[in-house]
Amino acid sequence: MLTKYQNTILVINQALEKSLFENQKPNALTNAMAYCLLSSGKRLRPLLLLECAKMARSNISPSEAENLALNSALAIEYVHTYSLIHDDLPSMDNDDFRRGKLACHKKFNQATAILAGDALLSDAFFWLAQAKNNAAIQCFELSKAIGSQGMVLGQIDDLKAAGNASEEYDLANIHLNKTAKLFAASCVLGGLCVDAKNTDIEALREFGTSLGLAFQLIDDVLDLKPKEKPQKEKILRELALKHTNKAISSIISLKNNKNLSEIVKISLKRII
Ligand code: GRG
Repeated sequence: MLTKYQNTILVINQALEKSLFENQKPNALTNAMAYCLLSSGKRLRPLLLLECAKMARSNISPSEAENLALNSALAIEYVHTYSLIHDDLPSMDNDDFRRGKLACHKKFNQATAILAGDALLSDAFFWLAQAKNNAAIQCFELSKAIGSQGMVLGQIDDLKAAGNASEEYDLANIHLNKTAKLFAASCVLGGLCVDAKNTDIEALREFGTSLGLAFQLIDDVLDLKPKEKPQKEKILRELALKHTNKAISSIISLKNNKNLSEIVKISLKRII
């Protein structure tokens, strides 16, 4: 998909594979983790993290920035994969397939899927804590983005909204928590890995948030039932475009922003 970024995606995939078996021998848990983690995800979040690190660097080469940011990129993909495994469980979205294969609980069993997700979430912080720059701040940013103030809160609000169509829900807030905060954290962590200045980190946060909101809106367009389309598709697409433009304009003042603007367009075009 992202041809120009294939090399970076290869680096991410190789690092993911190495990371799983670096500290333990294959066993029932690592096999389930590997089944999910090494399947064909787009690696959008770790790619964003690495590109943000390359863009926000000063006085270091792109490959040095990549090296500094790789542990954090692993952490982000571990968290994302955990969220997909748990989201697919019968008590949540109840999906049998993920990334073109049986979902984790279908391939193994529910207990294994829960535990594989738990282990990926925990191990994410094992990798993140080893970041060479700003490790503690990175742990703070990621935990804030994915826990009770972020993704998990968004998930429970989403489940409540799905179970009660008669009540009004703040969809924008659900999107922000469930999806956009992990995108934002990916970008912020990229900046922190290369010790970027605060104003650049905040620009990256705004960029990631807007991209995440646009990404989720387009995902919602794809999920529309045929009878909902005429009424909702145009509104969702217009809103997605607004967030896309906001993402691009939030990094306009940053040097070397071309790759990030390109990734916005490519990642949304995939499904637009
Ligand atoms: C279960 C704690 C918990 C959270 C679940 C992120 C999430 C919250 C659920 C995933 C389901 C979903 C449809 C989320 C919306 C964001 C989205 C489209 C995720 C899929 O991301 P891609 O397309 O997936 O980047 P790949 O497989 O390419 O990595």
